[in-house]
Amino acid sequence: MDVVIMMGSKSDMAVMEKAADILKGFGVSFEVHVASAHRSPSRVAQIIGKAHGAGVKIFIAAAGLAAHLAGVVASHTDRPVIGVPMDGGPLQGMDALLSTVQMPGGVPVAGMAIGSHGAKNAAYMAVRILALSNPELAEKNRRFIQEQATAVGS
Ligand code: RP5
Repeated sequence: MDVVIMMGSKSDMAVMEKAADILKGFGVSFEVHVASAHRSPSRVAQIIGKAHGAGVKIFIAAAGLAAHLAGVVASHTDRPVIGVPMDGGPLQGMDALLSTVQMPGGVPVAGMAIGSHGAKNAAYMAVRILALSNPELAEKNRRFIQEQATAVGS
């Protein structure tokens, strides 16, 4: 299993399904889990431990409000963590953006855009990382980039 997608609430699912759909399209194996850094912290740690046992290469972690999930995941793993700030709440995701990206040195989180574009790019970033050691995936990704350029009119 290559990727774990974790999110802080079921309410994040509609947005994070976009990441799952993209990984599916590229044939990347993944699991999806709902677990909260604040409300179910031991479940978060348990999922990470099991994922390590299953050979996970990348974590995608999405949360809203004071979004500590990606940072907490990064504190429990040596694998790349991609954080997606969710855009619910009175600050429309600015709180989640800053909570996700403002990590102290030594505990990196690769922060994506707020909301659905961030969810999509989390998957595309995971594909790019995995493609470094997977020529077949790299070729699929090059084809995707070419198709995207054609669609935009180049
Ligand atoms: C965060 O709080 C979740 O990631 C979600 O984006 C937000 C609201 O959660 P719910 O109240 O919908 O469960 O922890």
